[in-house]
Amino acid sequence: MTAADLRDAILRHLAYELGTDPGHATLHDWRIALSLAVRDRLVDRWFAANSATRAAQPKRVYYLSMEFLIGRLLEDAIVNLRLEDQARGALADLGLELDAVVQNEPDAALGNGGLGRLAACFMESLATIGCPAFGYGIRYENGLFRQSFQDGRQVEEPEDWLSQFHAWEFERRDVAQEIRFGGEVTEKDGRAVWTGAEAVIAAAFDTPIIGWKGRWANTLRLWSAQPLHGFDLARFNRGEYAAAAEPEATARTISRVLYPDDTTGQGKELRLKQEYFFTAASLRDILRRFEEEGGALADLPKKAAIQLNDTHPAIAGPELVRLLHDERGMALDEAIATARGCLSYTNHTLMPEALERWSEDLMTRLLPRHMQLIERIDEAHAAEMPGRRVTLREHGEVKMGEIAFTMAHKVNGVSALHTDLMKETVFAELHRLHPDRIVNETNGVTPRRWVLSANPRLSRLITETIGEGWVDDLEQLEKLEASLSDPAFLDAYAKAKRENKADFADWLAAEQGVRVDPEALFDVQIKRIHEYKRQHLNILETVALWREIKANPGAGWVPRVKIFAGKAAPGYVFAKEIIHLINDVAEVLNADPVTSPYLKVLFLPNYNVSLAERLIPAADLSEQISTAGKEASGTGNMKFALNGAPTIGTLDGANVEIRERVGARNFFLFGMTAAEVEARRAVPDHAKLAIQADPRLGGALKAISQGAFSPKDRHRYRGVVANLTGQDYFLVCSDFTAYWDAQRRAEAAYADPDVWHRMAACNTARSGWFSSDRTIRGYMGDIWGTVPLVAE
Ligand code: KOT
Repeated sequence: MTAADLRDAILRHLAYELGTDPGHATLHDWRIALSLAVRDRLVDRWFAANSATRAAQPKRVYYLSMEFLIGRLLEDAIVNLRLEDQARGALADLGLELDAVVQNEPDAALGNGGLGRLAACFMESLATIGCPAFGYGIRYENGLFRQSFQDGRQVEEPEDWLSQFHAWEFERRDVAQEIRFGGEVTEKDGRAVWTGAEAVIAAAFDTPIIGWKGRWANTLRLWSAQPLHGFDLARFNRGEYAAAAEPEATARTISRVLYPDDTTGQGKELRLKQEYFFTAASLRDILRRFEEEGGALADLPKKAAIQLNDTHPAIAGPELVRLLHDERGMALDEAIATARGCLSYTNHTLMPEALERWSEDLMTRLLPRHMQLIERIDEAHAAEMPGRRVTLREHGEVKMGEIAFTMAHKVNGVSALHTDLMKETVFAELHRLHPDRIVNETNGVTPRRWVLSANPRLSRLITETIGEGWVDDLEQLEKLEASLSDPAFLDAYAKAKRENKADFADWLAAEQGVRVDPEALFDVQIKRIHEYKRQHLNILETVALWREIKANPGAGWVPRVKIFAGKAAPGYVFAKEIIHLINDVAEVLNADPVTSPYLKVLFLPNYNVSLAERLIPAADLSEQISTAGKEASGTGNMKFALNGAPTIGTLDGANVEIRERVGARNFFLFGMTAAEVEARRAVPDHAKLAIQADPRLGGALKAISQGAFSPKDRHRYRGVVANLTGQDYFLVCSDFTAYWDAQRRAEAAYADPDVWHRMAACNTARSGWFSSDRTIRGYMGDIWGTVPLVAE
């Protein structure tokens, strides 16, 4: 396809789909016309992949996830179809710039953070590898809330990404499932019959996901909840207008909004309904496909690998048993074994508050048959495992982690450390009973989005140096090793970073009205706001540094910009106070004429995938400073390393593996290990001891508690300070001094450009293992037993 062909296609779509002409088209119209023109190319590949799959009838992968944080899709499609030059050319002909058009697309924010973004990277890697797969999730009308700040406080507004025409999905009116809740269980001919009382329709919307070079495409199928019957005409005719519309509104509630919760439990009935809704619809879809291909039920595990992304779809265990046993008459033990043969479960957190538990009362009310089956599964498990102490229920609650584990043939953690801790802590007893069940699959990120599209300058340099093979074989980045001592390469590497930083500084000035010096060290912490992620450790160090600079402005400080971004769950009061504190500190520091040439603080609003794509290529230093043992893996850490931002971090999650690969000299390590964290917590007054030992920490805390950053409300941070000086569960104080020292080491390295750029380039050259292609190959080999369908 030439640029002229694409231009003609754009004009055709503009006229015949959008009904407008070039003289009247808005940026939005051009974006839709381009999307439709690109989509045409993509659909051909998608059909080809689907018919190849239908012909070969291979084992398929089904990835069940409450969240798919896919972000923008147009650029992904253009890059993977290799239409970039044509798109630039076509738009230039039309007097438009590709970047502006691409950025007109709203972010599909159908996820909270790491878990949802991982699912999106996996979908792209599955397509690149050519592994036949479906992603199954919910088509939320409102994705994660839009964040803004008012007087430094987080304000949440709905994110109505679907209010604009969405060019990437196809509604499948022929594919729908009826999903029921409540009602009762009776018996007929020796079989349980569940008649649910309330019913909704799960309607399918398909988004094609295209792999690198368009070799393969899979489907992301998202379910939308719709009423069984439209509105109630009889009531309407009686003049009861609101009541007439009520059934429709109730049904739609299920796919109305993504829960803005990350690692904290959500006890709402609606949440359980969402989980059952999409899990049940997906399983029925999977069985329908299997039965259409004429397989014998016992062979289901040979044809379907069903991955549960955390426990959110864990009801899949009991539901699949119900579909096989109650609805298809398979013996219970065989149904359990068959379901287990298909299912596997990924755990993403050890935080106790995030391990889902549902009250038995709620479960019995909403899913009475599942509750009975959970009891039967529990009995069957007890019979298999005499002497076991685990149960699926406890204190009137159903434990979804235990159900997922019991019903899965493989259970995986997302980094080596996290997998070890799973074996030692939450699943210790189950691991003893099933020593081969837990495996590790360290997370990864897709290099197409996170290097090739996000960082074109670096990508060009890499391709010029080692050829193009790295894009789908990221370990080829090792070949850069030979250039790490070549001054010309390091200069070019430094230049790419400098230009990325300058672009970012321009964007900041234009969009946020803030000016920063592109020569300063860009020190970046972007992720959900959570105590365990310790943004407050970062801001405490910032305050301490500000005080030092103020006391001695002439000491040759390395200019630094501290950049924060991230959302707090709306109900997480402490996280919101951290946001407020960072904004308050920023206001004082940025206005300080003595210190601001050396130290600025920015909190960018509304962190999302697109902001990450802009920021990561411009970052110098990656903040990964969680309390050791708490961050399951992290994936942002990998994106920064690949883009040449060394990590300042603890031995937590995948940081451990990043450091092993990039080398200890190219990683600013600090802080306690997971084992030391446990020991330190047992030390009485550990926080007070740490504060006494380091006057910089004491001084920073005192400044905050005395209202230096909240002069009109001096006691604003009483709670935060009390937490830190008291229990300090996440050991911010105990790790402070080590963090301070690591920051000074980072500064010293940054001050010597030769040292720094080599360090940064080492991070790029040695992070190839963190491709999600490698992760997916691990799942295929260790868990799913599937092979690619296209020759690689
Ligand atoms: C949220 C609620 C319940 C259970 C788990 C979560 C969760 C975990 N959400 N995101 N995570 C993150 O998942 C990422 C992908 O595996 C990890 O890299 C990260 O460490 C988790 O915090």
